[in-house]
Amino acid sequence: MGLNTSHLITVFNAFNHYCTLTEIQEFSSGHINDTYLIRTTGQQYFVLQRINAEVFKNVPELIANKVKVSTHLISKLPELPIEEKHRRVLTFLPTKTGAYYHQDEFDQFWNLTYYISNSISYDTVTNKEIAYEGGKLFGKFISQTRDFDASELVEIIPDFHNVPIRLLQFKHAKQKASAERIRKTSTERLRVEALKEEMVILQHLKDEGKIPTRVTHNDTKISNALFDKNDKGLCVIDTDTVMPGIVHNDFGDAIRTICNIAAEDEQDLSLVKFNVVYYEAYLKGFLEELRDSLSDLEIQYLARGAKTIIFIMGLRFLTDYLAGDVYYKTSYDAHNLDRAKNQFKLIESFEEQYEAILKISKKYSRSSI
Ligand code: GN1
Ligand code: MG
Repeated sequence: MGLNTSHLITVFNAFNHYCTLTEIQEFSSGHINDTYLIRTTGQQYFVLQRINAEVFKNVPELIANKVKVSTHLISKLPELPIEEKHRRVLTFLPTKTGAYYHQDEFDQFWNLTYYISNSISYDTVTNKEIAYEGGKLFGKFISQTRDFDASELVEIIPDFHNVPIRLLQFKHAKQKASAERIRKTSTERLRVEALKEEMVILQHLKDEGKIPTRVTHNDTKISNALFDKNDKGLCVIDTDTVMPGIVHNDFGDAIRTICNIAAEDEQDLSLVKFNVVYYEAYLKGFLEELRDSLSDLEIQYLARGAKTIIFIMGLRFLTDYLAGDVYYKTSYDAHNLDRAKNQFKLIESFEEQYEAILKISKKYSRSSI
């Protein structure tokens, strides 16, 4: 949806904030929702977001998930002044009628949060301190929601990280794909076939109850972590997909974006490399916050979790390319295919460095402490 200022003003004014909008700017990141930065006369900033109801079929429940988790996280910070709480936890504003979302006359759904000023986000990581701080931030997110009953959250996109289901969606997309898109994906389709047996293992462990379900964020790409001006972790954003899941989802998605030294859609695949130093730094920070909450088996499977999430993303981008780009926003014809190639290249680089990754895993396993 393009930027229609007068409509955005009307939507903004449906929320309870007593502020007058002076400026709107669209954020370009994000593959699903439309997000706007709003500036007001009192120099207060807000983030207004249109939720993509094609992707999120049940927006009221999605918002309820997000608000519940934010309320829980805020309860973990009783001593902090309110402004500081709003910098550390995503805070949703109610509308004038008291709901946490606004449904406009076009049946579009919106939510509003405070903008966290003086913060930085990274699309790619260039030093291991950020990787370490990111690990602490996302690790803390899971440890602070440990006492939140995950069954209170609606599984907002069922089977979001379920490999057998993603493989089924891939199969259906292949059956309907154009001959041209089938031809252009031959290498990647072979990669899927070669990897799929290994990539269903975690789902099986989950189904067998060997790996527990927790509250997980499910979209822990590094750009969803905000840092303060000293590069210390500040706040986890974009909680749209917060729902019951396994720890490997969050570990893996962060690793996927932190350890890829190139952007997710970099077309020059020679630039796509898995950075093992960042892997270790992230793992260290993550386990410092979370080690006591995790079982030996969960820790043992973290590296496999990283590989599995990279695979899932490659598979989802490939599926969307075959389906004719119906899910993710794209900027050019082969955008989804380039993203898929990028993720499969990252797996290749992960595999090339698997010995080093195993060594790191051993160093941080419980038995070696
Ligand atoms: C989507 O829209 P965004 O960028 O927050 C996707 C994630 C993917 C990500 C890939 C609901 O997230 O699962 O990891 O793109 N979100 C949904 O960058 O599908
Ligand atoms: Mg997201």
